[in-house]
Amino acid sequence: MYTNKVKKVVAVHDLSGVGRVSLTVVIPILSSMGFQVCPLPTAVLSSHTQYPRFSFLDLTDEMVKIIREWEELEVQFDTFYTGYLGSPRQVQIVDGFISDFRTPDSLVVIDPVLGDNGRLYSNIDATMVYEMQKLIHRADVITPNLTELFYLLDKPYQTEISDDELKFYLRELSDKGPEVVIITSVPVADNPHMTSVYAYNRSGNRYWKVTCPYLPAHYPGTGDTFTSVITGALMQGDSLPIALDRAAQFILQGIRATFGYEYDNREGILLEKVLHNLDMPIQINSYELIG
Ligand code: PXL
Repeated sequence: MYTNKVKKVVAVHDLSGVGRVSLTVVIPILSSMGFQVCPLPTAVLSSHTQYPRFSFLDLTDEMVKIIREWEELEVQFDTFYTGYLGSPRQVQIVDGFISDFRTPDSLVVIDPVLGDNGRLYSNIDATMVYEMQKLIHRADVITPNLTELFYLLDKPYQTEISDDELKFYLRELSDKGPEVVIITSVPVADNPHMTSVYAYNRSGNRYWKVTCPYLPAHYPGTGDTFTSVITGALMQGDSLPIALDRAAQFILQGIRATFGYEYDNREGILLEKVLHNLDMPIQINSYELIG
């Protein structure tokens, strides 16, 4: 049977010139972890959309052409990793692409990039949310933040949630298809300096929680960083809790490397200062199994 000598991951994300998000984060992380990244760009922007103004070139039509060429070449991908999508029609195109190209061994990671801090990003509307609700059925792994969780479930955003409620929501999302559901950016009750990640693995019916120190600054692109490390870790055969620890550790290193500087947070964490750490063994073991 044909196998890639170096595993290939197709990365369906935008290319934003300024502000470290999407492809400018995904490519260095997954390359450093030893995988070949094949970009399927969704849009080209001058900067990410949290800047007050930006140019935006929608690549929906070009994506159809790229996929057709890959079909002709009979390219095979080991992993499909999607993030920021540029139009609702793109979500349908990506849906068709995954179902046409996937094999029984493929890993499909869908990061339903929609918003943060209780609000949708400026270019995302209700149609996009609706399409994303459908796309997640295709995934093996999804990584919504707390805002995206509530949009995916059509529920109002709230930040005071018990472990039992979160477990219920994790199951509700997993019942739509994904075997693994990971929720990021969950506040810790009565502790503004900590943040948690919750995860559910349907195979084994286990719930995990990783709590890490939260430094009081907001950096765009940390969701892309987190899911890129999770994707690489799962591709290299790590278990889910080890993948969670690896990603949480890397984000924390990135934020710590950045936090001491006088700096425009919109540019994202100083990824270049910590990229080499991806080779390091896990330093912290902070995951908990929650009953
Ligand atoms: O990291 C999320 C993201 C990706 N791509 C673009 C964005 C954002 C978040 O703001 O604007 C273009």
